[in-house]
Amino acid sequence: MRIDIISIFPEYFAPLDVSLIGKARERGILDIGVHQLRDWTHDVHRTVDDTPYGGGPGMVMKPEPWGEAVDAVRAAAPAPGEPRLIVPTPSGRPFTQALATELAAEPWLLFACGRYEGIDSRVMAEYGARLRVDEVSIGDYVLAGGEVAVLVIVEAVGRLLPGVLGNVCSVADDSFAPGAMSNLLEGPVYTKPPQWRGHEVPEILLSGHHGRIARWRRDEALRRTARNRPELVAGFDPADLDKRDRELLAELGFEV
Ligand code: 6GU
Repeated sequence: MRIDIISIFPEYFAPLDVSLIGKARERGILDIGVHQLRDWTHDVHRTVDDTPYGGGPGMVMKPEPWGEAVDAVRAAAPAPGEPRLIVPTPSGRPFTQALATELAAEPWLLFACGRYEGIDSRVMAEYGARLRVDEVSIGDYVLAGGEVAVLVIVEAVGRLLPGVLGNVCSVADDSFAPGAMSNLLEGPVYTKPPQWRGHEVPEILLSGHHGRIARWRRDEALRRTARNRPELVAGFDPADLDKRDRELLAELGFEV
């Protein structure tokens, strides 16, 4: 997969040299290019923003540098075709595991990181007519710019690419992984030693009874989902719940 990122803070993306994503780049699974938006300005101050039409606080990113930057990146296409353009913004559609899976199937993503009050909306209109454009939010809070959101999205997408994770099964077990009960959060996990500062590993996990362990894990996953994300319980498909699931959820005060 090819990923291009345009930002006025290319330094923000140093973490993409590290760990899982850094390894994927070394191995040639991921090809990431980071570009300085100001390289496509033409004034001495390398201006990228201006005051908003209609008044109001803050500044808006000017369309001209964005148009030149996006066109230049598109012109340097790694292969025939166009990138999918992702614009991080708190007013975008929610970034979910389902969207991460969808993006992981794309050959080429281009991220346009806004700062200030955002990018002049004509940039999205212009490219919306030529490319697939998605405005995407990573959650209901406001960041100072899209850079951190892009780090989040690239990590979530990158770990889904074939060959990036050591254990192919670990993706299937994730909370929010596609499939039945995708809204079930993962329960607690333990490793050695069996006792630590007076805390014991739940005995069942040492029992070797695979069936009972699987049931216990499912109970814990249901409990954790009920406690931390009660709204997800409402989204469970009744067809995915067995008798024991229903009993437990009833004990926890949920009607299913
Ligand atoms: Cl994608 N950008 C910014 N600036 N703030 C956000 C966000 C994105 N998602 C949540 N908050």
